[in-house]
Amino acid sequence: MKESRSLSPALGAGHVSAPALDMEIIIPAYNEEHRLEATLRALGCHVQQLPLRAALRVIDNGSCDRTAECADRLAAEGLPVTVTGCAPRGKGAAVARGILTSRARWSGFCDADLATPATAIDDALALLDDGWQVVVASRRCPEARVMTRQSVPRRLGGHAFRLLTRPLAGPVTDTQCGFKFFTTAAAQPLFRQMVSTGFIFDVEVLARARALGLSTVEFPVVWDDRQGSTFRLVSDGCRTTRDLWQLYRGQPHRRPGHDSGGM
Ligand SMILES: Nc1nc2c(ncn2[C@@H]2O[C@H](COP(=O)(O)OP(=O)(O)O)[C@@H](O)[C@H]2O)c(=O)[nH]1
Ligand SMILES: [Mg+2]
Repeated sequence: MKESRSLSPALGAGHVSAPALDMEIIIPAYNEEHRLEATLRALGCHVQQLPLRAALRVIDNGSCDRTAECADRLAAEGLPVTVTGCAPRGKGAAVARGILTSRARWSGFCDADLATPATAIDDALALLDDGWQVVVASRRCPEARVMTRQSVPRRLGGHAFRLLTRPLAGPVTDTQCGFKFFTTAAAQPLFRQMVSTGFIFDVEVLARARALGLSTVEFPVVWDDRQGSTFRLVSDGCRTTRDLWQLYRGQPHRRPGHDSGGM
């Protein structure tokens, strides 16, 4: 999906009840005052050049820093960004809140550190416009490139994580890249069923998408590890392991004959 392509002319028109937006980009953010501004500028400027109505929405879990002020300041400058609060803690809870309250035709999330570049939106958009319901950025599928790698402990943890989650996530090569988009109408019933609120939520999303028979596709990204990760290897690692165990115990059942069409 590297070539640039024009979107279908009916974009944003012709729906039974027209969505308020074509695309909404949810940015889960917790204490992101240092990383958020550059991300919102890059994403905001990028979507303003696209031939559709797109907006950014920061979902903030009561950050103790100036995360919300940062987004408000950029909105005052004219960037298409709003902030929504979210009482339940965790990245998964924040993304679920964003998707469940979205009124856009397509919605998805992008991490506040912009480890995946804004241009990946074009690839995601082309796939959504082709009719895919779940569009997953991957650092591991052919043609993907990792410019700066994560630390060795993080990579080792990631390797174990992939082995442990494969039975749930199915053929997806990279569950944890913070960049996934959905046809909102297909994603909202899925997110209503979500249980995980932490970093494991990506795996649950993919498992539920398989169970619901949603068409899922991966696309390669150029990815750059960023300083300032909010993931703490020991505490979040332990929590993620516990959440994974719970996910296995309540594993969503796959509907026979409904595996993802793309993989
Ligand atoms: N709203 C919200 N966002 C979170 C929370 N924890 C992490 N995030 C966001 O999740 C995204 C990914 O986090 P990051 O620190 O980059 O994790 P890493 O890429 O896995 O090292 C960032 O946008 C974080 O701000 C949380 O508790 N609430
Ligand atoms: Mg990150």
